[in-house]
Amino acid sequence: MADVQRHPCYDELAHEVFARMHVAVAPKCNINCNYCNIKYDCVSESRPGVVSRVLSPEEAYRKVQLTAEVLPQLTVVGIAGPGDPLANPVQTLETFRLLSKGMPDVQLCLSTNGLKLPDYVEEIAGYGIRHVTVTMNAVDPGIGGQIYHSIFYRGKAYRGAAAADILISRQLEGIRLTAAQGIKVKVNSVLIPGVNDRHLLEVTRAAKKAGAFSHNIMPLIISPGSRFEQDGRVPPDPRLTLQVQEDSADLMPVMRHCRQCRADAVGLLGEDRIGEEILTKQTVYSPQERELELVRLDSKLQSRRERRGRSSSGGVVTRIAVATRGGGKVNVHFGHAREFLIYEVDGEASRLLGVRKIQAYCNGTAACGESEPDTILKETVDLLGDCSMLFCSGIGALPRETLRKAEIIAVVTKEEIDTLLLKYGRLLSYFSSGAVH
Ligand code: CLF
Ligand code: SF4
Repeated sequence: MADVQRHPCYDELAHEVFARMHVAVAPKCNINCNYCNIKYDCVSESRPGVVSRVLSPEEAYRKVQLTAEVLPQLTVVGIAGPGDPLANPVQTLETFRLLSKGMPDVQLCLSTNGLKLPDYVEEIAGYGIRHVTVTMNAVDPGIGGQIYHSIFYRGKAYRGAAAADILISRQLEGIRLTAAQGIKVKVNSVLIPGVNDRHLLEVTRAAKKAGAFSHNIMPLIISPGSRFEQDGRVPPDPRLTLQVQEDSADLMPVMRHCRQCRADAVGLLGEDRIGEEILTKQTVYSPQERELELVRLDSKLQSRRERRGRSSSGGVVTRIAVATRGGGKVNVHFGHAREFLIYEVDGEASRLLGVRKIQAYCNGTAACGESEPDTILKETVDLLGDCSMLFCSGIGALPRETLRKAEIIAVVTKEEIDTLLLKYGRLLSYFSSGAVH
C-alpha cells in the first residue's frame, strides 16, 4: 500500500473512506502562538489544541486498540497535542513505541510546531512514522514575530522576531532532515489576514525547497482568551483563503479538505466522534474482519478515484456546496451543518475547492419558524454566495427561500456526492452554455 493512499489527510479522496484518530498525550507546549489558548476546553468546538482529557501512553494505546475493533476504517493514529508532541517527548515517543510494536497495521502521524523536530528525527524514523506535519506560519522573522508571542528554547525564553527567527530555522532544518529520511512532510499554515496572507506563497516556496510534500493553508480560528481575540482579529473571508490556496497550488499540492481537528478527534474527517461514545453500541471486528473491511474500502476508494479522475470538459464552471459529515454522501440537514464542502464542477469533472465552516443555523430555538432570516442564516447564505447550488439532506422553508433569493438552488438528497456532482454539473453546464433558450 502506497504511503498516502489510506491517509485521510494526505490523500483527498481517502478522507471519504478512511478515518484517523488523535491521542491527546502531549499537554505542554514550548511556544506561545498569539491565536492559541490551550487551557480552553469546549467539546462543542472544533479546533486544534482542544481536548477533553489528556491520556497516558498506556491509556492511549488501549484506546486505539479498542477503537480499531469498532472502527475498522481507522488507518492513521496521530499525536497532535493538545500542546506540542515534541515538547512532551517521553509521552509522545512511548505512545509511538507501543503503537509501532503492538499495532503495526496503523500508520503513525505526528504534528508539531517544529521547534524540537531536528532533535528527534532518528526516533521518528525508528518508530516507523511515515507522516509528519510542521505548522509553519511564516519564513520571515518580522512576520513570525507578529504571530508567535514567545518560545522556550534550550532553557531560555525568546520573544517576537528573535523567537520567530529561531523557530523558523529549526522548522526548516527539521523539514529537511525529516524529508531526507523518506518521510512525507506536510506543512500547515494558519492564514492570518493582515499578517501573513501576502506571505504564504513564500512559505510554500520555502517548504517545497526544504522537501515538504504538500501545503495545508487553514483559515485562522481564534481561541477564546488568546492574544488575537483581545486584539480583535477576525478570521479570513473564505474568498481570501481560496485565493491564497490557489496561488500556492501553482507551486505544490495544497490540501483542501482540512477540518482543523481537535487533538482528540476520532473518525472520518467531518464526522468526529469525541471521547468514549465511539466505543459503545458498536459491532466489534476481529483482526481478520478488520483486514477484510480495509480491502473492501480500498476497492471502494479505487472506483471513486476512477470516477473523479475524469478530465475537465473545459466548459462552464460552477460551484456547488455540500452538507456532509463524511462517507462520500450528502447526509446533513442544512440547519445542522457546521461546514460545507465547496466543489467546482463543469460538465464532466469536479474538484474540491475547500471547506467553509459556519455556525449551525438550527440551535434548538425557534429559528426555523421565523418569517425573516436571522443573522446566522444571512451569514451562511452570504458565505455560499459564489455557489449556484446546495445539496443537503433536508432544509426548512425559510432557508430554502432565502437561498433562492440569493440565486442558490437547494436540492434535498441523500445520494453519493460523486454521482450528484456529475449529474448536476452536466445539467448546469448545459443550461449555462445557452443550449436551452
Ligand atoms: Fe492528525 Fe494531522 Fe496526522 Fe491528519 S489531522 S496529525 S495529518 S492524522 Fe488533518 Fe486534522 Fe487538518 Fe491536521 S484534517 S487538522 S491536517
Ligand atoms: Fe498552541 Fe499549538 Fe501554538 Fe503550541 S504550537 S501555542 S499548542 S497552537
